[in-house]
Amino acid sequence: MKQTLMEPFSLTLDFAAGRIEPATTRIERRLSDMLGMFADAAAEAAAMTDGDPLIYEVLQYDVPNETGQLVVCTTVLHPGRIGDEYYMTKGHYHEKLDTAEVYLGLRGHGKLVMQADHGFSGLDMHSGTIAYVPPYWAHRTVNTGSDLFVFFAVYPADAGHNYGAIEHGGFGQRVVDRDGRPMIVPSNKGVEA
Ligand code: M6P
Ligand code: ZN
Repeated sequence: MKQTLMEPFSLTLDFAAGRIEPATTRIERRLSDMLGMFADAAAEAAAMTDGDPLIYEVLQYDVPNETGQLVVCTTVLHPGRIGDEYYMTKGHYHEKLDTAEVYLGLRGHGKLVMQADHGFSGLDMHSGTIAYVPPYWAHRTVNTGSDLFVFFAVYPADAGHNYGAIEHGGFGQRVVDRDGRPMIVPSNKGVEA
């Protein structure tokens, strides 16, 4: 097995801004990058004419894509809604399904929704929450607050991101605003009308 011999290193993390310094990759996801993922198509279209909002950013420090290596990254999820559905990440399974991930909440409030063949999970996250995504669980984060929702993540560098299953099949649960409070509802009810 090929393994790059690396030198130890340290990085700086600004908890409030979610900035890793230095970061080698910055991914920006706007609504146009995730059209069709929110339940309310009319609200998506309206938000697009309003200027294609920035939904979230991911900052990460890349390491070789090899078994044994770990990627560290942060996600900065902006506050907002498309219809009654809060801004969220695309969500993914790992290509290597038997790999886990750890999140640490740094700022704001959100939910981590997960799904596996046998069920769903929805965990609250805020500053200080450590959340564990076990192997085989698809994971998506949602900003349920009015501030930035910022969290740190660590995952195996060779885990890979499988977006297709979520893009085509969707997530079984959605996080929506109900009278000012976040609620997890089944995808096929309530928000699709
Ligand atoms: C977390 C990690 C990353 C992921 C990011 C955004 O930081 O799970 O691997 O890229 O969230 O989520 P997504 O890739 O689903 O858009
Ligand atoms: Zn992941």
